[in-house]
Amino acid sequence: MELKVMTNAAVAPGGGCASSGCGSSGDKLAHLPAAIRAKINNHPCFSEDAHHHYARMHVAVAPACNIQCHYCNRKYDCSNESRPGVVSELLTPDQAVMKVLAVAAAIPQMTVLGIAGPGDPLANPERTLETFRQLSAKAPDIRLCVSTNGLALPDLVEELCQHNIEHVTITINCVDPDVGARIYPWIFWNNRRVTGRKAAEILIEQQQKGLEMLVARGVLVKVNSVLIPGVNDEHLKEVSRVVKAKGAFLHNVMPLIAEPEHGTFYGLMGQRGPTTDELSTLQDACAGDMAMMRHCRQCRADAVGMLGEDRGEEFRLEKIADQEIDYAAAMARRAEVHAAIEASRAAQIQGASETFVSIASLTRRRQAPRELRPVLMAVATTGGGVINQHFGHAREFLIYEASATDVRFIGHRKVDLYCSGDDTCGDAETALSKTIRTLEGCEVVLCSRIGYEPWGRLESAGITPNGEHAMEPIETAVAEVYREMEQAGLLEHAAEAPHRMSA
Ligand code: CLF
Ligand code: SF4
Repeated sequence: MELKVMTNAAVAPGGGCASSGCGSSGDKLAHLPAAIRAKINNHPCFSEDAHHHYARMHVAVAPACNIQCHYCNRKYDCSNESRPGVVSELLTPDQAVMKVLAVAAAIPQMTVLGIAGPGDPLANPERTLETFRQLSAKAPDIRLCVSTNGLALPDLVEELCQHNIEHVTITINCVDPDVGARIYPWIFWNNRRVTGRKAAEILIEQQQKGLEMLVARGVLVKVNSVLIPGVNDEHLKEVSRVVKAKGAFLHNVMPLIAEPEHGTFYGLMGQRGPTTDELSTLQDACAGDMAMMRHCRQCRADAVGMLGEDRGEEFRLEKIADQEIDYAAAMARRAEVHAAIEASRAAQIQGASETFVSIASLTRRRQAPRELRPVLMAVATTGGGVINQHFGHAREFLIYEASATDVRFIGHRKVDLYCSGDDTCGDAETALSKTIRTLEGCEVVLCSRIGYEPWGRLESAGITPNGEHAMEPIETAVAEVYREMEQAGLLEHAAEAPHRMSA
């Protein structure tokens, strides 16, 4: 058996989504033409590896929606793309363009501009298309991306293509109107409100038609689905199968967010969201059918920055209103930064190849081949694909599964900030306890540094802290730790409780 460090090692010479990219193995992407690889290489949502290196931003130019989802209250962000929270600023297209240029100049890693709400972008076609029209002329180095419920999509596919939109996300929660009737109380169609099963039937038909039209024009389509336990959980496998057959590039199954305080139908009626296990089990079940996205952060409709971070406050209109942006100069600087990122990614590929780990040789040394159990490891990182974050500063941990055959990105888990280094530290005890609970099932935490107290608490909980691999590429380090565990004889039996090892 060979343990493959897959993520970077599987990138084609011309660039492209890495192995665990898009939540799938690199082998599943190897068949992609170079042109598609080039499209996803620096798109943080369409490529899992890219999300370590590149940022996205959203501009909230689309207030209205043409349907009602039971998980949405538009006083809050669109729940199918966003965490609940009021959009801070609704922008006009001109304001949106000004903001995008300011962000692009300040955050050169920002490669993608998405319009994702707070309503449905294609229910606001003038505002959405005007924003795209201006940006495709003024900032040709920014990829344009849109997310929609799909109802108006077939009528707008041509125009989207004219504005150089290469990536579209359609939220498809069902392909069966009976399931749909439990998710969508109404749609607005041909100037009237349609309810019940008929509404779901029309919506599904438009979504499928829009998907087919986009695929026929070479646009990369990602399908988002909200996992609603007891409503569409089992059904999403069928959704995955159908959209794959029609040419969708990627499927992103996201957990329902439903809290009473959001004022949504589901929130008020007590509909629960899925557990972490339910989500990953379903993602695994769908993965048999198509590439899955597992790194979605359910961004706000006005999010700015790397996935998982939000720098929107830095770019509020009043803060950027007086800025004069020389975009030609910014574009040159951006190109330099992108080249440096690609050089760093290439170096990581090289490093991963050189540290390719052979479990087979280890097992041979011990003679009889053995079954090795998989291990979950949590990683603290601020990006760049390396382990570079202090344990106490992590707001989320990336979760990887190492096994005898590969290293696989599983998803992320959010935590309360354990240490902010200021007077909030009085709550550290509680926050640390919550963090440890959040990391349940993980046996190792990889971080750049960790304090004495959390180290002890983690060890007591059966989770081994490890700061030995600071600044190393994540997958390489995970593989190395797994190899160390194997050598220490920790992997031969099913884990009754997480094993400890020296770090
Ligand atoms: Fe935005 Fe969506 Fe484009 Fe990405 S987000 S419009 S495809 S640029 Fe990405 Fe955010 Fe998940 Fe969306 S992490 S919510 S999938
Ligand atoms: Fe809300 Fe988005 Fe559904 Fe419209 S499509 S109701 S904005 S979640």
